[in-house]
Amino acid sequence: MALALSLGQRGQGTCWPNPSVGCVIVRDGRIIGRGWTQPGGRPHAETEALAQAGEAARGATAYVSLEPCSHHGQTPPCAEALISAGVSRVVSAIEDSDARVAGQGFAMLREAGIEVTTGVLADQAAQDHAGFFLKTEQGRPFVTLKLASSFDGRIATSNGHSQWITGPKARRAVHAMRARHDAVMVGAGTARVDDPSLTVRDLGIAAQPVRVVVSRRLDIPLLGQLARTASEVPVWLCHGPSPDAERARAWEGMGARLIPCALQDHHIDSADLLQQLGHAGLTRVFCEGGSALAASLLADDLVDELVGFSAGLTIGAEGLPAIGALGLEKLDSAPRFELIETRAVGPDVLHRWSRALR
Ligand code: AOF
Ligand code: ZN
Repeated sequence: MALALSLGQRGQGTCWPNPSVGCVIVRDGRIIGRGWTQPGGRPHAETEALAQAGEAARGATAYVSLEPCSHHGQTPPCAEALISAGVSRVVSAIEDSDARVAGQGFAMLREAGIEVTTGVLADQAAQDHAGFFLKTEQGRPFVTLKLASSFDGRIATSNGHSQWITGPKARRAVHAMRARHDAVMVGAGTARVDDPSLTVRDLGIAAQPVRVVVSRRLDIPLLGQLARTASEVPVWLCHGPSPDAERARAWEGMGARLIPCALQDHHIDSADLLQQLGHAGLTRVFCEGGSALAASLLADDLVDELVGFSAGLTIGAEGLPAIGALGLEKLDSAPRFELIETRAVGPDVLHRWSRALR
């Protein structure tokens, strides 16, 4: 199952709107098939692994990091495929949260006389599939908030100079993290000041996450990096009511997708923003700032994981804070996270925090 889970992780960022599942088929102590969900979400992991195993699957055990599907969707049910391949045992990590499956995959297998064990490494599976589960259960994707800041929590000098706070190794690690998410998201301020391309580079990875920019007024430079590459890597612009018609046309002409969102206190409502992104199929979103977007997600308790890269320099009080105002009076109401990892990355420190169960 550990192997099935790690195979499933390979597809993270490329399978949306589907979960990224891994499958290993074992017979007589030997691995005879392995597979993971393919880009775009199909074929499913089991189909891939069964194709490798061929006839040898008869009497074998299949380890799957999610309940095999039971519905006739874009592909025939994996439970049916496992049954007709003659697999005698299925070990699964966790039940599928998709209402079309939700226990029926296990039921189909059992009815066919297959021995089913579930709940193996369920905690890890719940983490790996957290984006898919959130999307099916709450309608929103999993949100990782990443910040690269100085020791004193600043992300730029007062005039916006931010390149570079962290070193090349940390920036490479960020690219690898982008690749494991369906989309990279920034606020319009960051798009204007940094002119980022938000792509995955220098890792030999071809698949690119969607680039999401949140801009109430669509006030994003039409001659910047995002615009220049909009026909190659998707750009989705989340905007407020009645954006400037000319800008909207220009962006659409370049291939960008426009997503209207509701407002709350004159800003884009982060809960609605995430519902729209979930509706569009995203399961994992990597937010890279800026401070206003980060604050609005945190204030609405919509951040699932924090990833910090802290550099050994100080910028001082006039520098731009990583996170905007949260309007807190007491620490009790501060969004709190639990430490899951720390390590040195070149001269910088990586720290990852998970949303505490509240
Ligand atoms: C599996 N193995 O590798 C994945 C599964 O639209 P479809 O037909 O591709 O079905 C999508 C649903 O299948 C998705 O919502 C989830 O319930 C399940 N995903 N199931 O057996 C897989 N990716
Ligand atoms: Zn399936």
